[in-house]
Amino acid sequence: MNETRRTLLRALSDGPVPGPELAERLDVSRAAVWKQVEALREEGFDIESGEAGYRVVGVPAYGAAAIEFGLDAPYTVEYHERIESTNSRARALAEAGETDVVVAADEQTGGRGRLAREWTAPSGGIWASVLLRPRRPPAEIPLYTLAAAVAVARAAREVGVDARIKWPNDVLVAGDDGEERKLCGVLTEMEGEADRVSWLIVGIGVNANVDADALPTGAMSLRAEAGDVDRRAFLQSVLGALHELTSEEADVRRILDAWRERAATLSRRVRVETPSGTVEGEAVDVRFPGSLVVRTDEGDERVVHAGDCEHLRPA
Ligand code: BT5
Repeated sequence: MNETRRTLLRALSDGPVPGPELAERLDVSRAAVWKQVEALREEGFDIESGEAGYRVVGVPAYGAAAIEFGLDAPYTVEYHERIESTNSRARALAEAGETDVVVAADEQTGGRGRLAREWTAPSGGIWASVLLRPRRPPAEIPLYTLAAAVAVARAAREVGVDARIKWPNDVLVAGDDGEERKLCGVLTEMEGEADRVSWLIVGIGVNANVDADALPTGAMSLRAEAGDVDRRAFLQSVLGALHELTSEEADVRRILDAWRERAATLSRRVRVETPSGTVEGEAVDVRFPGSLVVRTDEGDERVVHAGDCEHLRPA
């Protein structure tokens, strides 16, 4: 999407704007404004031109311009109907020097989970990767994973789904049978040096408008839980919250508080497979920058920085 289009979308999101004013704000001719408006109409925007100027009265269901229109975060959006992996595409953009871009897709043919696991991503889901260049040390990057999970849990709550977070990166929904199923996973990738992040990609996969039987066992979708959602509104909510929680002005301790509020893991008996062995006990807290504190049966407190966490039945 070109810069003029982007500025036009921003201008129109605040209400009607007269053509001459748009031309001035965009620094182009009135004919050029009209051309851009026509292009948006072709993409499915319903734009009226009345006395007060151009006014958006209808937005397409999903797509780059639709997601950017009214987005409460300074990100630009690249959209694909079908792509191998939005994280892989974001990585290519990172290597080309880009930043503050969201790559979103309707379907992924080679979605990735952590540790080279597969992520099933049929058409209808919300598959998105946010490329950022935060001015924070690499050690603080786990905060972004937590923030993404918080953002999804909040957005799910907004559509009436009581979603909770399993440390560190899964958003779960508990069924009537008490079984917890996975609604969303987050894959965070980065490149950097000891004290500086070069780029960061937060990949977010939400099983939105997909049938549960198109997903692996143990997975759940918003469709199965609450019916189809407006993916544009859902993703905008997630991106807005992610930005609010992680922007340079944000107090990152709020991420931990927000995470605690929506955690399924705290006060639970857990088994965590870490790179240096298994830790079992009660999860008692999450600690900066995103580590899990586990009290073992011997009464020791172990701080776990990374691993796969399993919620166990009470002993
Ligand atoms: C994750 O890995 O949970 C991270 C998933 C991140 C996916 C997003 S989609 C947008 C972006 N682009 C990508 O290519 N990836 C990101 P992990 O914790 O390793 O969990 C992976 C495991 O979850 C798999 O081994 C399956 O057991 C299970 N799984 C696979 N697809 C699933 C789905 N759609 N819903 C729930 N569980 C799934």
